[in-house]
Amino acid sequence: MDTGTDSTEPVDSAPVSGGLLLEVGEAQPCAAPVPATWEKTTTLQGNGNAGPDGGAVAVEDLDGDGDLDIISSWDVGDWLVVWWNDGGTYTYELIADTEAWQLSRVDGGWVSGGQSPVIYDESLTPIGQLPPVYGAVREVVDVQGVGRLVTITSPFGPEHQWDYVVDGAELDQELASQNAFDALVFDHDQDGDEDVYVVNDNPFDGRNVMWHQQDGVLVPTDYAPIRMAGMGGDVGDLNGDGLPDLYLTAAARNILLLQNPDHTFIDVTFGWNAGVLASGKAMAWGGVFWDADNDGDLDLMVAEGDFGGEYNLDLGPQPLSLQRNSDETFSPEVWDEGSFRGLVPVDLNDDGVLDIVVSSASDGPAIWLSQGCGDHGWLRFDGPEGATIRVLGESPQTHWISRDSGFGASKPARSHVGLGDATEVLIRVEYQGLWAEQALSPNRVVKVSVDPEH
Ligand SMILES: [Ca+2]
Ligand SMILES: [Ca+2]
Ligand SMILES: [Ca+2]
Ligand SMILES: [Ca+2]
Repeated sequence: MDTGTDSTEPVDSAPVSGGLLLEVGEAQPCAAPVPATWEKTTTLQGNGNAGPDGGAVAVEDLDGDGDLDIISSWDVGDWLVVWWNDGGTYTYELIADTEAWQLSRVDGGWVSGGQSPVIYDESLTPIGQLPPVYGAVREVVDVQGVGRLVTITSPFGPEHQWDYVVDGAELDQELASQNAFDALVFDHDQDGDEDVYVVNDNPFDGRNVMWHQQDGVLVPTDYAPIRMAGMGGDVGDLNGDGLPDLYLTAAARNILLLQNPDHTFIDVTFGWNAGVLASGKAMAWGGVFWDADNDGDLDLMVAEGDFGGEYNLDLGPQPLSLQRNSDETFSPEVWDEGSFRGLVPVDLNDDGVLDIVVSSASDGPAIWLSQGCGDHGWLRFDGPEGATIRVLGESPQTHWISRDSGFGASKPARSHVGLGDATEVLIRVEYQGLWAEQALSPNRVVKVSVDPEH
């Protein structure tokens, strides 16, 4: 099979541009063309302090040296820590001794969660604070056209559980919530602006809420009003129709929703075997779409975990599992047992196969690196958040560049696309009304930017 790995092979068409530039890198041949497996190569450790209770985990090149650094916030001890990556060697640094059960990536920097959320710049230097809240900030997201959405849970009952839109330093109470845990930003109705789906952890008094953007304001809708003890979720086009589908993690079972052309959702959890928690009695936190084997079909990764710490609810060991997608059925492949939280799929060893970083309630974050890169092709797109990547043709795919990575996790602004056996694909990239198209052979990094001449 021609895998397109000859670096002298020309890119097959000149780009056609409607305002976006595609900078196409050299082909990167696979050095170990055997089917990928993953090994836990590293468990990041602290400085000898008490054990972590992992909350958030984020992967980002904070210092711009080309190596992806790993950030984690710990509940017990309330620390925000970074492991600086220098060529695969990780050096621990305590950034802030602050409550930081969550960490959110926002435009221009980061916000840590908790009762007194701290705002950090791109390199994690503290630059400000959100007003104190009753309860805890669980998620902060930027919604283009609306502002910064803060989701809050409160121990004082539903009347104190609100989502807010931040205007400067003020918190304007606008959006009622029910123990919000995660917020997914994506264009649900495909009208060109960002909408928000809030995953709530209150199946008795509330439900998840899809907020649609209308004239710069978020308004509640009745789409996907799931009642669940929700922890997180992820967005991906599972069935290749270009419409975003949802995978939601929760207590008892996870939920897979396919979007219909009229933008309603259909619960296909049981048909796809997507809801079964491998532990049988636990709850899942991290849950993300990723194409583990680069065959063009999205797989799932699921991180189950106990609540407060290791086995706090006596649920026993909880699995970390790859859910392989084969003929529209997911089959769990348990990698590890423990008590897990956030998940980030990202290619740390640059072999074209996504790796996994996972935070834990009982240990430091672990890195699972791919061993072998198979014979399936891939493309990686680095570009602005909100950009849409389409593979056109007989096996269409749609991906969106997003930093969100399920519950409590964030990834670099990249999109990884598995291409199966294709030796050339026609790619269309769209961003804020601009676009570019180009036929590409596999195994390349493509940098997407706005053409300043346009
Ligand atoms: Ca929209
Ligand atoms: Ca879909
Ligand atoms: Ca796959
Ligand atoms: Ca890899």
